Amino acid sequence: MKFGIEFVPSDPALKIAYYAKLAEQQGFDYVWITDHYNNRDVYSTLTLIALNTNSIRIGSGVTNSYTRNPAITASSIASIAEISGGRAVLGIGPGDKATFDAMGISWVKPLATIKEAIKAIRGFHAGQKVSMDGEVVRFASAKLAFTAGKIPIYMGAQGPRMLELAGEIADGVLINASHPKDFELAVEQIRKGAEKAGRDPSEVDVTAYTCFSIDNNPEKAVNAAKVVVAFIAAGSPDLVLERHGIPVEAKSQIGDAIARGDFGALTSGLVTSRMIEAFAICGTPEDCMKRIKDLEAIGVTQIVAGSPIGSDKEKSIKLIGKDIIAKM
Ligand code: F42
Repeated sequence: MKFGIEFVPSDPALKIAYYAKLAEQQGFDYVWITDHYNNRDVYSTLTLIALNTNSIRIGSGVTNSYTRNPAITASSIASIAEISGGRAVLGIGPGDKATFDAMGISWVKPLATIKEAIKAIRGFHAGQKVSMDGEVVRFASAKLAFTAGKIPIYMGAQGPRMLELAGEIADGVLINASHPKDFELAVEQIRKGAEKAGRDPSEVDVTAYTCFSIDNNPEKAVNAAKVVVAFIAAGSPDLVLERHGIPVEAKSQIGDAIARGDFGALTSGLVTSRMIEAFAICGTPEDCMKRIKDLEAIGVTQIVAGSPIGSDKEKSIKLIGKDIIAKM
């Protein structure tokens, strides 16, 4: 099992670089930085991390092919690879619809867009002159003016078709989920895609990009996870809620509380223990370890400790290092 950690650059890049260094010292293999227009820029943050770490692999987790042209993405991540001495990984997905709505970008053909973008980026990294007339992505004749080399590409995916596509074309897949039930289905789809493409499914790094909250005091861990779990529940398809036995009506109640900014309602009852169980790896180191072992048995090969990580990030990063990574 490999371990990654996710940071959202709603915090200043210097603070994130500090946490990334701490994670490296604790034995984490990957650090992933999210990409949304309203936060600090992902590549500036990755640059600072690269300059402050030595061995941890660093990636966008995830960028998208709507707000950034694939040629720009190819150049940006290749620059990070150069700055970091070959530690860069590109995480890319079709992006977050809510932020695109705010930006006035229409979310057309996400599956085709991501497939074509990855093909183009691989071409740029291989030093090719890229000419493409895809359904969405088009290049007349474009080429990077510097050598990039091979950079692993991970896809952000949850839906069955996206997971299958990841199995066909990606080096890894970042799956926003935490529960074995979701991964049983996901691993099956990835395997289907890999087999369709004539690949060995074990070539694909199956990554659980989780909501993670660890503390020696289980109550503290749960309290820290509640707001993140509320956002996940509010954004989950009905099918996913039903899979976990969560009433579909809860989604609108939680959505209304989020819209009102009533975080007290979320923490004092709207977010149930069933939701925490479904949407987070949460609890003491022993609780978290048990869930990680369950995911490993299904075929998960990387655990990403995502927000909130714990009520005290620094303490939680150290706890994961000492009581989980060191004991795997
Ligand atoms: N998005 C961000 O913008 N920023 C982030 O930092 C970020 C991090 C992140 C981390 C992990 C992760 O798993 C996802 C993350 N995302 C982030 C979201 C990511 O960018 C993707 O939006 C998300 O992973 C995709 O969700 P999804 O797999 O459910 O895919 C969507 C597009 C979907 O609906 N998929 C369906 C499916 O079955 O997989 C199929 C859709 C389909 O087939 N569409 C057709 C097509 O051609 O695209 C066309 C349909 C039509 O009518 O146009």
